[in-house]
This record gives sequence, structure tokens and C-alpha cells, in this order.
Amino acid sequence: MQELGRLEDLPEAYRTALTGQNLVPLWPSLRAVLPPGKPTPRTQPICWSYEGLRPLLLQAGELTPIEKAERRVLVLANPGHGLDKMQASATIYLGMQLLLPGEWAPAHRHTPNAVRMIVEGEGAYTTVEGEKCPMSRGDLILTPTGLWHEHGHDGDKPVVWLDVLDLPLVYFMEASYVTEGKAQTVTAEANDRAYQRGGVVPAPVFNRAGEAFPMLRYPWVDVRATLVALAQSQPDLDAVQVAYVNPETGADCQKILGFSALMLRPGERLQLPARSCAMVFHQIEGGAGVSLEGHAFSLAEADTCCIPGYTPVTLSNRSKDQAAFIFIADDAPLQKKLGVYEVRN
Ligand code: GTQ
Repeated sequence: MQELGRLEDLPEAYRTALTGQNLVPLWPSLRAVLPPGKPTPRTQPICWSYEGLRPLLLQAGELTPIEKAERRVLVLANPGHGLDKMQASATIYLGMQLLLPGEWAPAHRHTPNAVRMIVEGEGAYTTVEGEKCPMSRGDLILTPTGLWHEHGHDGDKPVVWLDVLDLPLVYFMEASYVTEGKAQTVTAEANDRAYQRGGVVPAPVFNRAGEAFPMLRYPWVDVRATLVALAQSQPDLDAVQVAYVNPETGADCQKILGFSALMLRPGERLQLPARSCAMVFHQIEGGAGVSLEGHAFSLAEADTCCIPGYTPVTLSNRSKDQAAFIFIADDAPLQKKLGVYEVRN
């Protein structure tokens, strides 16, 4: 590839004249913005151990009352982007949120989409547009763009969950803002009960079709049972994986980030091809190895890691006799909509 002229090659007076008119020559920077063959990601492969962060999160509970935090969260920040940018990847934000018994994180709504993956504790709930969604380990609760949400806790031990938002992207677009509200009136218990089985949805008499987000809570007991049944019924399947989708359209459950759950059979080693999307892995149950060029992580329960796009990755179950379960988030839905999604075999 042809080497291009550098900024220093240009006369000082010319550069000053350009700057004076807010002009910049492209050629000294062309290779940086269009690198050959594959992007140069800022996103570094990074792992956050739950054992490491949990005491610090509990300490935040002592140091900062909920009224002074609104959302008591430690952000899982990727140093490749700079810690102050609060990015796990270019598009994905991750945070571990703590709610103590009796606390309340007030109602608001915002333009970024969020999901919560429940990590620890019982008795807390998120109310989304009046729908009360109880939280148990492994449940996925959606709080999509523009929907009112607040968190409460009637239990007696700390509750922790992983927030996954498309905040970096929405912020980059200069479209990120919040509206504060007052406590919602609960009008429904989690409507996942309306979606007990795949293939049947509520009939027109109380039709929810047409809602962008008909299902807000995906209970882990159901997702886990689906994975186990899938593994049993289809032993030859390459990857025992299910996607979290809108039950009425089959589309990704949110528009920007995609979510799935993966089961690694005892002793299984799964090679994933390089895909253009960045990925987040959160260990729900068991232990897994995550290896990619130059990096290897060992995930224990509740650990979280992220890897950049365009990287083949191998997942391996560290146990020979127990299944391992992983929650995955990526930005494939966004990339597909934009036409830049790739799989490289
Ligand atoms: O729970 O609504 O981690 O608004 C970041 C922003 C959580 C939330 C975060 C938020 C929330």
C-alpha cells in the first residue's frame, strides 16, 4: 500500500492557513480512518471479575446513599476507550448496579435502550411503563428507549444486576437525554406470562401486536430449560444458543444491541468465527474459558468480559460434567441494519 504524505511534509504557513479556515488535509490521516483489511479497534479484550468488583460495589452502598446516586452503579469501563468514556466497546455500556433492601431508584426514561441481567439477590423489581418485573438471578429485563422505569427492593439482602445499554452510541449521536418522572402506578405484573410458549401469542381480543416491546421480562428458568431441552433434542447442534427476540415478530428484542444465551455442554469447546460486532460475555452459571489472539480469560460465575469485533474466539466449558451458561450481548442488530455486519470464516 502506497505511503502517503505526512502533515509535517507541508509548509508551516500552509498548515496555519488551513487551520485558520477550519480545514484539514485528508491524506495524512487517510490510513488511520480507513485501515487496510480490518478496523483498528480501541476496544481491548477486558475481563471484570465479580469477586473483585463486588466488595467495591457493596462499599459504594455504604459511601453513597441512593438519593445521592439515583443509580448506584460501578461502570465496567474499557481502558482502550479511556475509563472516563464509560464504554465497554464502541457501542456498549456495562454497569453493575446495587440496590439495598428498602431502596428505590426513581422513575425516569431516556433515549438509550437498557437491559438488566440479574446477578445476585431476590426481592427487587423494575417497574417498566407500569409493569412490575420481578428480578431473579439470570432474568433479563428490558427497559427500551423512551419507556418509564424505576427500581425497588422489598427483599432483605443486596441485589445486584448488570446494566447493558447502547448509551455510547446514542451519546455519540448527540441523542442521549433523560426525563425524570414520579413513581409509577403498577398496572400489571410482568406480562411474560402472556408468552408462556413459543408459537402462541395473545389473541386479538387483547392484542398487544404492534407494540415495539411486547415482552419486557425473560425469566431465566424458562431460558435455561429451553437450552437444556435444545441440547438434549439436537445433540449435533454446533452451538446451543437462543436469541432474545420479540415474541410477536421474531425480530431482535431491541433495535441496536442483540442478546442471546448460550449453553456449553460439559467439556465443550466452541469456536466462533470472526464477526464484525463486538461481544460481551457474562457467566450465568458454571465456568468458561474465553480465548482469542493474545488473550485468555477464565470466567467464573458472574464474571463479565468484552472482546472487540473481527476476532475469532473460542469458548470452552471448564467442567467435564456440568453445563456452563453464558449471557451474550453484541451490536450485531445495529451493524446488520447499517449493512456493515460481516462473518469471516
Ligand atoms: O437503571 O436506569 O447503569 O439510567 C445507567 C443509566 C442504569 C438505570 C445505568 C441508567 C440506569
